[in-house]
Amino acid sequence: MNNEPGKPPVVMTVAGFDPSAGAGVLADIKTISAFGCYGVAAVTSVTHQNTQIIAGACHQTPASLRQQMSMLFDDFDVAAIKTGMLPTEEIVIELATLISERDLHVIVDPVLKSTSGLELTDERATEALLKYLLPLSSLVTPNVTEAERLSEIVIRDRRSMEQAASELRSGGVRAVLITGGDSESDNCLDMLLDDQGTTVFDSMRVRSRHTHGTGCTLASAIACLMARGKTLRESIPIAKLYVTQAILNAPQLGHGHGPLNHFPPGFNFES
Ligand code: PXL
Repeated sequence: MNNEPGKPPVVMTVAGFDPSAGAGVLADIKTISAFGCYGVAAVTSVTHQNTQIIAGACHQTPASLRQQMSMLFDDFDVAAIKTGMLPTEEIVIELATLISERDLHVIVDPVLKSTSGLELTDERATEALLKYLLPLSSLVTPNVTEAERLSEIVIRDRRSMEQAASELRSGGVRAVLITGGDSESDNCLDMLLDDQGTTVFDSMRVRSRHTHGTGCTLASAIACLMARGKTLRESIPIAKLYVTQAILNAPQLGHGHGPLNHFPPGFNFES
């Protein structure tokens, strides 16, 4: 990791393209800019969607991913990578090969399904993620549904949440953050498990239809804060506050699950 003094840290997103800019690389780039970093992107799949439906996707080949990422690695000192939609086993394996032995923070947002229910990742890709990518990663940020699928543990309470986190961590990832934002309770409870044990982060739940891309946004914000030298424990509450502000200030666009406001007025990641 090689942050050059006086220059913004470079953060790379490796994710899908959502043309409505609610999720995927466009949401990530907005987040990365909001955190004073320079965002670069490699696209894994071009999805066909608006705020209402996701109609399909055209996945990239591993060769395309390799070429996109190699050009960026040849020219930039990348401090952190955030991954999102990794649709096929071949893409996951290519990505793991490209980042192995590189000294950077790797934050994995394991996107499995869209809000509207379409599978964005196939079963073999999910297995490859567990086997090849997580052992190289600093953090994985599943929501409860994703954590259940990845760990094969049903999450009913704090204890089972901790068991699922522990199961995921036993696969080699350094830290697991299970996000509770999609559940029904009044609070939004996230659980972190790392080498220092379990920590629970609580925040107010914002009831809103405009929550598309909250997972992408949270993971990108954490990647930026870590690229700026913050610890994981310092980064999570700041990233959570940012997501809350981004939902509260959503521009109310589209007729479905609308985008966030990635530049919420008054938000300062340094204070
Ligand atoms: O929010 C998950 C997500 C991530 N990335 C892409 C998506 C979606 C959901 O639709 O399309 C590209």
